[in-house]
Amino acid sequence: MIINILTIFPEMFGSVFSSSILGRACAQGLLDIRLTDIRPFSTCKHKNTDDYPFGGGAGMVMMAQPILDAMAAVSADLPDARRIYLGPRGRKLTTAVARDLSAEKSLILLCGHYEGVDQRALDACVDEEISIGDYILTGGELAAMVLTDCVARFIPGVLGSADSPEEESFSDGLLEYPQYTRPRDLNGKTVPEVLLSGDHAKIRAWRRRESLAATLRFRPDLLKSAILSVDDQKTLKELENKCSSES
Ligand code: 4GY
Repeated sequence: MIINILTIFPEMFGSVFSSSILGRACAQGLLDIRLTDIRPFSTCKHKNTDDYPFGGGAGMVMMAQPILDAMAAVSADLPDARRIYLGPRGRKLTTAVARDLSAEKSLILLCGHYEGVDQRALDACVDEEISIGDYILTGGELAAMVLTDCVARFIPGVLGSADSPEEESFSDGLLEYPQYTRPRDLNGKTVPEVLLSGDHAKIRAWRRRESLAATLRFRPDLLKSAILSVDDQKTLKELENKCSSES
């Protein structure tokens, strides 16, 4: 997948995209992340990319011209790319949105800064706005990194062949069960016995129960849309009863 990111701060992305799993995905050619600096597209004498807001008020607004020209140049290369603006007005980024985006051949991500982008540029050259959460960042760059990371996990091969993105939190709408590694005894705190038993059916059942318990305790709102078997529902009833008899 090709992801082209339009930004006035391309230097922010280096270590995030060259390290760890994203770094490996890029090295293997599974991901092709391209950074497009918006500034050289400015036709102003001093290559300005922002200006004062009409109507007054604090801060600066990113001008339409450099963004429109940068987008036109990048789109000529990637005519079918979905063009996304990262901003708090957008549809919320979720597992389902990331999985959906991962099916695209290419994405173009536009990062705003300061008070935002001239609305006419957004109207003319963006297909959709996506938000990573209800808060305001100083720029869209961190949001673009979050979206890229989240989408990359769904590209086949990125997590390694044995590891599936669908086995982790939220793919069935539940939180993850607790994980343990060596040592078996950490200053008297031991690993749950069942995980050392080698009984894979028992381990699977224990993990499912722990997922349900964690979700009930920390994010009960998720249970409304989770995919639950009849067994799961029985386990939940039991956990709810245990919980109410304890308090
Ligand atoms: N939240 N989700 C977000 C953001 C910064 C508009 C310019 C967010 O995705 N992006 O806060 N982006 C933007 C917000 C003005 C800076």
